[in-house]
Amino acid sequence: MNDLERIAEVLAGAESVLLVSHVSPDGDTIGSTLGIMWALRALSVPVRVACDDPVPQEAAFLPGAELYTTEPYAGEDVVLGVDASDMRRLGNIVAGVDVESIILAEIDHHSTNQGFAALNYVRETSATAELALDLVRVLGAPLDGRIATCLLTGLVSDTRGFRTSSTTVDSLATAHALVAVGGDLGLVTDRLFNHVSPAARRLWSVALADQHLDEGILWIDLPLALLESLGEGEPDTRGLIGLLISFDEAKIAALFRELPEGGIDVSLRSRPGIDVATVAYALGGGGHPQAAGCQLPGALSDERPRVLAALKQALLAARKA
Ligand SMILES: [Mn+2]
Repeated sequence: MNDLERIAEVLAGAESVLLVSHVSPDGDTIGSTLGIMWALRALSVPVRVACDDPVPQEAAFLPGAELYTTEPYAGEDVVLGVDASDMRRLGNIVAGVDVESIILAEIDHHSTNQGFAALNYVRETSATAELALDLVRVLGAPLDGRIATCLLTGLVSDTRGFRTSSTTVDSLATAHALVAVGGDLGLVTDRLFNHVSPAARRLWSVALADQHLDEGILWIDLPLALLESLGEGEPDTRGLIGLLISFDEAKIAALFRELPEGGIDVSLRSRPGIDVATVAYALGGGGHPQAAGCQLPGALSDERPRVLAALKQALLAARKA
């Protein structure tokens, strides 16, 4: 399934290239895309970057982040999807792409990727940024500090600062190569992890005042009334679940958020060896063993006990294992 050299060849020879980051973008899709963009620019290949959703705050410092538009496919002869496991993740940007007449290529590291493009560089790595570095090298573009900082952002973002179990010796070798050419690890780490938004800070201040610890399950309700009391703008609930599972007493962390359209959103995190993906999956959601979630149609007060009961079963299963 690996078409790395052919992808490099068609990109280098293209009249125009469109690079597409996935919807609800993260540091990996943005950093990898921008790293490839700078490499192609150095080779004088006309290239454009696009994404259905805005660049998230933590990646907005990257050189070139301001070049993103939501303008859909506009006749470019090569389209490269970055960090997307299927075509849907590329959003409306690629709605007008005729796969018969242009070259659709992709680079991605998700294990569920079936190779949806004509050319696929798909390999299970800690971040797509690892694969993006392979591509930049095969392209023969000079690897400079600017490209390195973009790719490092992808790598540090997906490994949460080299803390996930997906972090391998290859992740560290990639980091070594990127820092060696001027990638700014201190800057990247600071931007990714030390900038909680004002909206999140307001939420944490209120939400943490009403925590519940039940047999190793640390949970918090986020009712609509609480979210609406926070004032201007969208509430920023990202990060809160990560904070909860970092608390010493938590074996499992759960966040129950009421949705404006009815029903609730459930976010789950767990310690190594405790599988919350099975719980989420049984409730119609999904995820990874230590990070999963689902949405449930009922009222918060009805759904929460059901989820907590299932989580207690997961804790019991982990104790027996
Ligand atoms: Mn990724």
